[in-house]
Amino acid sequence: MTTIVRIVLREIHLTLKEPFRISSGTFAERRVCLLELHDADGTVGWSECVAGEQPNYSPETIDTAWHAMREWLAPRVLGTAFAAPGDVFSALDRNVRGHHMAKAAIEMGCWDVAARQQAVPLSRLLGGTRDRVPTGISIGIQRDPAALVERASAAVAQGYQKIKMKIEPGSDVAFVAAVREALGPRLHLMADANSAYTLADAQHLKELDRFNLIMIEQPLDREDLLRHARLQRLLVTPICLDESITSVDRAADMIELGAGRIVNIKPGRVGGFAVSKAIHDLCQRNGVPVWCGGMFESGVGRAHNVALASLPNFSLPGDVSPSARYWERDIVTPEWTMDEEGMVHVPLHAPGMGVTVDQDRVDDLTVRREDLTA
Ligand code: OSB
Ligand code: MG
Repeated sequence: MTTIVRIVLREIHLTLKEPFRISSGTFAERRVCLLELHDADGTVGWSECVAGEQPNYSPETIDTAWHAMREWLAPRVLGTAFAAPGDVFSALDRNVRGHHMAKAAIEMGCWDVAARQQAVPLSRLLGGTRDRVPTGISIGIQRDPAALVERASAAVAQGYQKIKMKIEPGSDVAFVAAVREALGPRLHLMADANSAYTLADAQHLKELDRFNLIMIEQPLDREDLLRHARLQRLLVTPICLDESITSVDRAADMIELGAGRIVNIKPGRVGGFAVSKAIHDLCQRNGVPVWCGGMFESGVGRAHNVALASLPNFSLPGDVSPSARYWERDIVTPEWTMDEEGMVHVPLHAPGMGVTVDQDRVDDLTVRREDLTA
């Protein structure tokens, strides 16, 4: 039983080691939203809201999410007893459209609280079975193919099991060709367009087929399921959907339409762990592999992603790079690391998310704070 009686919202500022460019914009100074959730029994859990600074990935931003949590979502949870964290999403979702990242932040925090109350690792409360999760790296759009090859080679040397390159028109075929050429035919390589193309680019995208990519992620608009289905019929390369998959029904639509063959699950994008688990299970029943995406999370959001990625159908490497890939210093101890085989270890020896928030550091980095109570 969880009864959250206080939620502390914090905005902290963390600077990425280097700016990261995707087709729709650049990420550099992260405004990270953290939630500290207090149960009536004294248990404290944590979560992170992954909404960005700008609405270039999804319609949400940190400011819209903050507003949604304070005005509409936190009041649904504060002072209410939930038998299980799996019940929280429907309470948040009833008659509130959208705002998935805001819903997810509260819902996922309730899962961390419940795991601590039951003294089990978050991974195991979610149904996770893995001890280590295979890790890939996502590399931003570079100035030229040589710069991309340099970064991709360095990542392979560090042990990453999958290299994802961001692409856009003008930075695609030649960039992918250079990496494939330099790093050989066996490397797990993929490209992520973040909706930079339209169906009119189909013949151009077909040129990517010759590089044997394990997938191309979100080539078309988030609303374009039908056009993704048309594109998938023209391509040999499997399409993976990210932005388009916002619910279990959207994943079912993808499968029925043939709009993609792989799903990137980001719990923030779909409204939290309960929906992520349902998408995972649906995909598993249909033979569709899933993997865990990333949103430049701090060590808190990363803990939640690692726990989710430990479920059995997360059969492809996730975008769950270690802390040092992003930050000079993370806000959790221990920081997230990756072994030489490109695996991140699932914390299994502590209840909840398995890392400790560095409270002093978080206080130092906090620029805005609001305490919400029942
Ligand atoms: O499309 O997967 C994406 C980061 C921000 C917004 C969208 C995406 C990404 C990434 C980064 O690819 C993955 C990571 O956190 O390492
Ligand atoms: Mg993506």
